[in-house]
Amino acid sequence: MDFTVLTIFPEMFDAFWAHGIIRRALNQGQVTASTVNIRDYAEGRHKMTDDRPYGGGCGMVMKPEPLAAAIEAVRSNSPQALTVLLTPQGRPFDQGLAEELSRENSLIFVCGRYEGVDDRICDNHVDLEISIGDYVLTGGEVAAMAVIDAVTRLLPGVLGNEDSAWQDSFSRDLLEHGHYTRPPEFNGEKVPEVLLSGNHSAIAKWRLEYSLVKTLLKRSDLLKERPLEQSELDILHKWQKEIESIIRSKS
Ligand code: 6GU
Repeated sequence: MDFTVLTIFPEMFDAFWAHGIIRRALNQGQVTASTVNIRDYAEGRHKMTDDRPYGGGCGMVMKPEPLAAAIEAVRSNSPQALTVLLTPQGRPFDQGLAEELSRENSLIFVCGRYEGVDDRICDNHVDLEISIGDYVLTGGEVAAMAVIDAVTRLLPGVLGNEDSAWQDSFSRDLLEHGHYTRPPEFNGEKVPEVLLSGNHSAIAKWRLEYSLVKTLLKRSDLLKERPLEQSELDILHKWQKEIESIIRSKS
């Protein structure tokens, strides 16, 4: 996978490329990455990348010429690349979209700043617009990092344990079960006994139950969207009976 990021703050990515799984994926050659300073494609003595909006109003708009020149320069080197604009108006980013993007060979991320990007860039130079949630950031850089992070960990061979990518939250549309490590008792709280038992089928059952109940309590919207297997329905029935018996005993 090749990532290219177009931004007026390329230094923001120096630390991002240099740490954790991204750094390892770069070192192992599963990922290549570069940043392009949009300002390098701006004209004139002041190298302006923004200007006042036509029609008035507050804030500044990113000028189309430097952005178009930067995108065209990058695209001429990788014509099959998918060009992604980070914008709060984009398609909501989720695990499914991360999986789609992980199947591309080459992604170009265009980070907007100021109030936004001249609409003619969105219309003519971008394949896909992505938003990372319903809130407003001051720029697309943090959003691009979120997308790159989520995509990188899905690439073949990037995560050490092959299982860990599909087991986690959302890849099964459930929140993940709880995790524990040593010590067996911390501040008076014990690790659930079943996890120390070595009984793998009991552990798998406990984890599924934990996932289902946590999802029910924290993100019931996910359960409503999702089909349930018989083993999952059985667990929810068990909890339903438990809750009903408590209510009956009190009324
Ligand atoms: Cl991708 N960009 C900006 N500026 N704000 C956002 C966003 C992106 N996603 C959510 N809010």
